[in-house]
Amino acid sequence: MYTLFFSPGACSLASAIALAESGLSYQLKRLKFAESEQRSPAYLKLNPKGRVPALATDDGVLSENVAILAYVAQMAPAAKLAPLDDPFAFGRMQAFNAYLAATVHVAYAHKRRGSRWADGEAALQDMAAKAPQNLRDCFALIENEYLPGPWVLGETYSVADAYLFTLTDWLSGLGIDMADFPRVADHYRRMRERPAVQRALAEHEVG
Ligand SMILES: N[C@@H](CCC(=O)N[C@@H](CS)C(=O)NCC(=O)O)C(=O)O
Repeated sequence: MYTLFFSPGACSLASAIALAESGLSYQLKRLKFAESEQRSPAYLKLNPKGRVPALATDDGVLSENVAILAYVAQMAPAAKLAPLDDPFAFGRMQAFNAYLAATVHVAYAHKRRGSRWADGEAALQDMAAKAPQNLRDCFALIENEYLPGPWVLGETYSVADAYLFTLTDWLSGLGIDMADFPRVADHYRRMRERPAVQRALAEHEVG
């Protein structure tokens, strides 16, 4: 039994979708950000980063979507959530996921979490103002170079699709219309049709 620590609206949705697709048995534990539960001593013992997602396994706790997604895919080979027998394709999937984590997510965080990088009001405002353009540039790159369709890896569905869906879902929060990126919008629509995505959304967005 796996336990995924999550917060509604957070990037932990990507890991929740992967678990829902995997057929593995899992439970979800919500952290209330409004009550700073991600910084409670009990949670920091599990995940000293004080962030979600974190996945408790029999072998210990894993943090970072990139790691959790690859782990879930490897623990559930029958679900075919990654090209496990093709090292190069697996590397491409990881390159895409790393771009989402290290560049796209971080670009988004400059809007809402600027205090991670600066204290001054002018700097915070500057970062927030630039965030939508940075995110647009990221999604233009994905649209034009990294989404052959129907899935991120082409014909093969993978956990990279769960991760892309999760960050696409944030675009409207920055006033960006996903229709500006037709391939991305089409991908988002197809993801929403998947039963596992519907299950993950219902479980992850509660409360
Ligand atoms: N690189 C991490 C990022 C995790 C992260 O920043 N999670 C956010 C939610 S999207 C969080 O837990 N924020 C809580 C906080 O900053 O206090 C990953 O991809 O898993």
